[in-house]
Amino acid sequence: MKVFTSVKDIGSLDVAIKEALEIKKDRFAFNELGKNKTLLMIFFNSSLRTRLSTQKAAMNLGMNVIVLDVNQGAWKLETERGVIMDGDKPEHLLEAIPVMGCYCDVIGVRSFARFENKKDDYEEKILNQFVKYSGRPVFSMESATVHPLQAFADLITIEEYKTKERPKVVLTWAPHPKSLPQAVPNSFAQWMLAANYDLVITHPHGYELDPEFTSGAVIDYDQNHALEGADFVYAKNWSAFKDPYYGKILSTDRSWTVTAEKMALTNDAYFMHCLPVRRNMIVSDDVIEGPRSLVIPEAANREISAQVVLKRLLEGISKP
Ligand code: AN0
Ligand code: CP
Repeated sequence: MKVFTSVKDIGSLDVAIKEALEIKKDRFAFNELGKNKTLLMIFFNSSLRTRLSTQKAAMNLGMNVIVLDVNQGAWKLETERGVIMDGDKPEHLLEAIPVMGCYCDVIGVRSFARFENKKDDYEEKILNQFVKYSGRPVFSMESATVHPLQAFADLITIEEYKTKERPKVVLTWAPHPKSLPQAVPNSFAQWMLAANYDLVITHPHGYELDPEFTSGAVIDYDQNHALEGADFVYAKNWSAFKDPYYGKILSTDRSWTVTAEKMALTNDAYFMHCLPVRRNMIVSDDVIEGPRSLVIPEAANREISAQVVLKRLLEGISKP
C-alpha cells in the first residue's frame, strides 16, 4: 500500500479485519518491520486520539516517530500557488512538503476541511500535495473529506460486538455549536457500506452528505423511525455539504441529541461516537456513561487500525 485515504486502499475488508484482530492479540509481532524507519505525523489541527494512537502503533512496529504541530513552532505555510508572499506566511507548502519528506519514510497528515472553497476541500488539495510532492507513502489522519483510520477502528469495534451477520447501523446527526467537517460521517458511511451492513443515515433536511460516500444507504429524516431496531447508533455532528450552505450550521435542534429515551427505541443498541464529544449536545451523560457505550473501545481500536495501516505502508516500501 502506498496511500491510505479510502476504504478502497485497504483491499478486502475481511482480510483487513482478520489482520487487525491478529495484531490485537500480539501487538509486537512485527516490531522489526519498522526498524530504522521514521514516521512523521503532521498536524494542521488539534488531536488527542489520532496523535497518541498512531504514535503508539508506530512504536509497536519498531518505528521512530516525529510529530510536527504546524501551528506551534513551524513557519506559517502558504498553500496557494501564485500568491505574492508579502503577508504573514514565510514558507510555501511546495518547499515544506519535499523537505519534510527528506526526514522520514512515511507521512501522516491531519488537515481538516477549511470551508473556504468546497472544491479545494473535496479535491483534498492539501493531502494530495503531500501525496504528489513528498516522495513518501502518505495516509490521512483526518483530512478535508475523510477520516479512514477512525472508520476502520469503528468497523473493527462493530465486528467485535455484533451478534448478527448484518447488523442495523444508524448514523445520526446531532447538534453542535461549531461547524464541523463531513469527514467522519463520510468515511463511516463509506466503510459501513463496504462492509455490507444495513446502514441508515438520519439527519434534518439540508444535511445530506456527498452521495459519493452514502449511496446505498437509506436516508431517513425521521430520527425516531430510523432508530427503531438499530443494533448500533453512531452519533456525529456535521455541517451542511449542499450548496449554497456548504460548511454552515442549519440546525441546532436539541431534540436530535441522543438520550436514553431515543436509545429505548432501538434493539438495545450500542452507542458509538468517534470523540471528542460534547455531552448533552450530541449525547446525554447517562447514555455515554451507560453499559452499551462503546466510545472507549472504539478509541482503543484506533491503535489497531493505525497499526494495520502502518504495517501495510511499511510493507509497500520494500516492494517496488
Ligand atoms: C473533528 C470533526 O468533527 O471532524 C474531529 C473528530 C475526530 N471534531 C471537532 O473538531 C470537535
Ligand atoms: N477521533 C479522533 O480522531 O480524535 P482526535 O481528533 O482527538 O484525534
